Amino acid sequence: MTTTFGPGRLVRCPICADDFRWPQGPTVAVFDEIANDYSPVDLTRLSAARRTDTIRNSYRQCPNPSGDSKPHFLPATYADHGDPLVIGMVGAPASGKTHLLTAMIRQAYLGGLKAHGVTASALDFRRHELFRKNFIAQFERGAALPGSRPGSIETDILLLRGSGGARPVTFFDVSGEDLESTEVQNRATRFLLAATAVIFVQASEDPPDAKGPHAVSENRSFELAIERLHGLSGNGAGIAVAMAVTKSDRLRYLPPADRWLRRNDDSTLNAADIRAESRDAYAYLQHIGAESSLKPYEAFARCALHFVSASGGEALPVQFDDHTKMYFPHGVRPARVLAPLTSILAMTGVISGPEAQKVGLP
Ligand SMILES: Nc1nc2c(ncn2[C@@H]2O[C@H](COP(=O)(O)OP(=O)(O)OP(=O)(O)O)[C@@H](O)[C@H]2O)c(=O)[nH]1
Ligand SMILES: [Mg+2]
Ligand SMILES: [Zn+2]
Repeated sequence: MTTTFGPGRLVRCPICADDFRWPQGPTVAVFDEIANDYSPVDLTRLSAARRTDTIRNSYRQCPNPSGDSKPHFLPATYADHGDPLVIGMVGAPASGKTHLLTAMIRQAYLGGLKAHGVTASALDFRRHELFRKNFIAQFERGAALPGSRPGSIETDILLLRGSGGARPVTFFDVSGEDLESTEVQNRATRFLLAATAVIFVQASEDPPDAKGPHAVSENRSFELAIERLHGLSGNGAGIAVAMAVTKSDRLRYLPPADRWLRRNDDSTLNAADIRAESRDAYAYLQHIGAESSLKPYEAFARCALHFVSASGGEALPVQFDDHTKMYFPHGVRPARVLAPLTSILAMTGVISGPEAQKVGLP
């Protein structure tokens, strides 16, 4: 853990997407629950033990050189590890992004990546506590999560430790409506400027309005994200991509999806299996006329496709005195939700080794 105060390394802020040298002055910020605000702490005044403990639980304000964002804070240890990963969820409204991200983060916390030698912990405790309260807790109670509000930006910052080292991983979830907006200044989609990986989400039986056998299907959220990611880094080079065919519980008894869904989380990484599942999911999307949703596969050098189900079944309305709420009647039973994340971790070197190096290659 860094306790020196020399010049910091170059970092791209996952929140505002500005680049800056990591501030390493002796003053960090600690969140004060009572004041509901960050307050400064001078590390030089603390004993070595308290200093280490304080750093672990403190923040540094992003200098936001472009001066265009509200004040925001990152974990003080954000720059102490390997290269940060920023993983964004991209998909049409109601495609299932929020449920998938919630199920995925929950499962990663429960130790679901251990088989691949990866452990997950919160790097930003405050942010994770909010995510847990607002999403994971509801999901565990069997409640369907509400659609994301336009303009909302949900994030969680984890520390994933794998054979390839420890990396801060920031997850992003915004509304599908914002992802379909062409407005360049749209703040909600700014995370794409910092993204190092994307999980493209396509619901299992959502063939985008294919009218007739040769109609061109459309997936605006995918197209706009691909265009932006390509514009940023020479044709999307270096961006790790996974595609999740979500709500696959609807395909439970249908080959080929059922074969993959019946597998639990994989205990070993097998690039040939991932290639076989990718091929099946590709064929399925083609079959339902969702050609446009296959664009990420063509657009990025490394891409893996997976069948997943966040909830394991359909949400149904429950009537209360004065309102109706959607619940999963049998509770939630996520299936294969870690597969897209595992593929991304292999592509980005968090999971290392010869198998990992082959994941997502054609
Ligand atoms: N059957 C089934 N339904 C799901 C699953 N995941 C999500 N849903 C349903 O799909 C709907 C949309 O899910 P969300 O996760 O809110 O979708 P989103 O992509 O985040 O939507 P926006 O935030 O509006 O862009 C919800 O009503 C869920 O009940 C799943 O794995 N299986
Ligand atoms: Mg959402
Ligand atoms: Zn920032």
